[in-house]
Amino acid sequence: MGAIDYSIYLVTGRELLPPGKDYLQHLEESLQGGVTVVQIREKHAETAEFIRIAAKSKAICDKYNVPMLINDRVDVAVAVNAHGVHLGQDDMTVFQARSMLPRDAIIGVSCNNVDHVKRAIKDSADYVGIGAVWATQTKQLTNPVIGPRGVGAMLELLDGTTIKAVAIGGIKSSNLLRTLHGAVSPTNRALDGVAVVSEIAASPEPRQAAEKLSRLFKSFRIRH
Ligand code: TZP
Ligand code: MG
Repeated sequence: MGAIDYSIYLVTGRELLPPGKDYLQHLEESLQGGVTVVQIREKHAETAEFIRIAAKSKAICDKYNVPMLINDRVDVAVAVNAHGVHLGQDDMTVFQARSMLPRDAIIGVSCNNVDHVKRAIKDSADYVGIGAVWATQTKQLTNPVIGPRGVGAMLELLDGTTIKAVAIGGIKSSNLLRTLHGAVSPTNRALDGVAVVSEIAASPEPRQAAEKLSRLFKSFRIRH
């Protein structure tokens, strides 16, 4: 797999699925709509269950040639041969995760402030997930929301590095362009993608939801 397209980054949220919707079918439809990278996030599943879900998800992502990352759990990523992991500030370090993963594994880190971004740069993370940019119902936030301008200030730190950046938290098609334009850094660096949970996971029509985000992101790229 070559360079990753981070533009439409889906973080899964099985507990948000509309009633009667099958998780794997829903995931497949979101890929058909243009999701470019998937992170499997399971905050409550036990290890064996997490591995089963991740393995089934991987088969679907592979079919669409979309990279799949695992939230928090490097052991699960190894078990299913995922493309990489996404680490929170309370998880193991990038260095520790690298030592357990294949050489070309993708490692991303959640960043809520400038110090987190500086650390991710020092640690040679592959990408940073900056958030929460807006308020969200999906996760109990322990820090204030950053807002697009705050995100832009963090993006500036990435100038001169190869580290990619996505924003997360309360991103919807309705605020996507505002988020993207507002987060352009004073040095003109823009987000490489947007990460969403509920906008796709809670949608009865995930394909259309992903298509909408994808269309909007492309229109931003053309103008930026
Ligand atoms: N990290 C920061 S905000 C968030 C995570 C996992 C949840 C984002 O969910 P949504 O539904 O896209 O607001
Ligand atoms: Mg975590």
